[in-house]
Amino acid sequence: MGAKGWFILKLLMFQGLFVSRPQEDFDFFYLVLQWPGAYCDTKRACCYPTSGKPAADFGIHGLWPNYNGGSWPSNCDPDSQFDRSQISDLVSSLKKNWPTLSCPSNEGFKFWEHEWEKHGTCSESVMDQHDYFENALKLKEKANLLQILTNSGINPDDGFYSLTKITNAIKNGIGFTPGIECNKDPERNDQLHQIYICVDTSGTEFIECPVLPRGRCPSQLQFSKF
Ligand code: U2P
Repeated sequence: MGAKGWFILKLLMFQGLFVSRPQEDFDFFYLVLQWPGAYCDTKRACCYPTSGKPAADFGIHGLWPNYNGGSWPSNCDPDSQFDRSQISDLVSSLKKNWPTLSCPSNEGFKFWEHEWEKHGTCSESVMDQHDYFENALKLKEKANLLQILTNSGINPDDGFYSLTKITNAIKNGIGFTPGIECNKDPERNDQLHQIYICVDTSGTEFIECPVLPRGRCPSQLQFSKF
């Protein structure tokens, strides 16, 4: 190779070093959706957002980078602080689809800040802050969970439904097996609390879960009213 060839090769190597995206350091995401009725009847207090009672729909809890072994990274970049100016175009959709229920009542920025700093900063090699929230919103819309469940006769009516029926309805609806997590209401009934859907490292496509969360659900669980 002549001098010119070497020069071009070195230039390409130099570019490769600095331009290519770093390898992501997680294996997949959980999109975690929570049922507000199950959050509110177990917490000693749940507080509606300042904009009012959220719709009776699943709300986003977070988009969590995870490892195939079941553990997960957290708080990966303390230098990347939540910056609400980067998501101003998404705020009305976040209020609707990612409502906060913690007390005292607030608009939601504290919840989104927590999720960005704890989880979002661990997938920054793939998504910046705007993409992180935008992708989570798109995934929630794509999953359309409440519609899938109600189409299968599974309604938030305080009735009891089988874990298999819930799991299969979602599997048929989105094409992949979800993780189902339960908590207990004040009467100690096990109820549907959160649904985990696995997402590829680009944060856009549903995938089969490499590992399912331990859900603590019995064979029959309640779908609480909200
Ligand atoms: O389960 C309790 C809290 O641990 C965090 N969690 C759990 C499972 C998992 O795969 N990844 C993960 O981060 C969640 O913390 P949060 O985002 O709510 O602070 C979960 O609520």
